[in-house]
Amino acid sequence: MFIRLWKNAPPERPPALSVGAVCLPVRSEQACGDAWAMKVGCDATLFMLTDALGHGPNAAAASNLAVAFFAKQALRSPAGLVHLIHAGLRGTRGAAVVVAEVALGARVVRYAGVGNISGQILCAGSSRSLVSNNGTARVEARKIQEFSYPWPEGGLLVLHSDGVATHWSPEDWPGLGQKNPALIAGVLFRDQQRLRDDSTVVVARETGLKVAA
Ligand SMILES: [Mn+2]
Repeated sequence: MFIRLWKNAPPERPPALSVGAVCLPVRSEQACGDAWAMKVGCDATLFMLTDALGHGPNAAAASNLAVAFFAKQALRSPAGLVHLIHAGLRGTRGAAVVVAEVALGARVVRYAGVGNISGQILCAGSSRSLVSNNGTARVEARKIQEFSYPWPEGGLLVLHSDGVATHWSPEDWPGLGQKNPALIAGVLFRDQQRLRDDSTVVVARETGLKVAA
């Protein structure tokens, strides 16, 4: 079941991307070592997902610092942001991190990351894995590369931490791909979570709104 509540009157125009997410700590912890954030620009939306080493308060501190760097930077390049987070996490235990930019006008997803976070673009039963470099932000990131992928009509961007198993396919849940992204994130978390780690799933889909040129 999916219920949407508005604190104030709903916006007249829906945002260009519909986004849903689940971000929860492992059961024994209050603090979550995973975190995610997004920034909406006029022609592109940026997403960041981070999974700090281990879990608990020290992991949460690293991930929250990564979110703070992401939030305050005007820079938009995913690789540039991952570089900044890698340098900025000094004094923390380090984290896996990815940044994705969905540019609706250019119909492209730019993507950069280090460490074990899964990124996929799903469309019409097919899926494309997005490439992250090996390493851990703050600890070791020998290479931070940015890759570009076409953003297909009707595409779904799915990012998740390794608290969610990678062995799933959209066909495992017939019809789910058409549902609200919050429902998709919730079902992935419910059915694929590994019980020994914090878990985050972020799902985004274009709402079909035309982007001004
Ligand atoms: Mn993890």
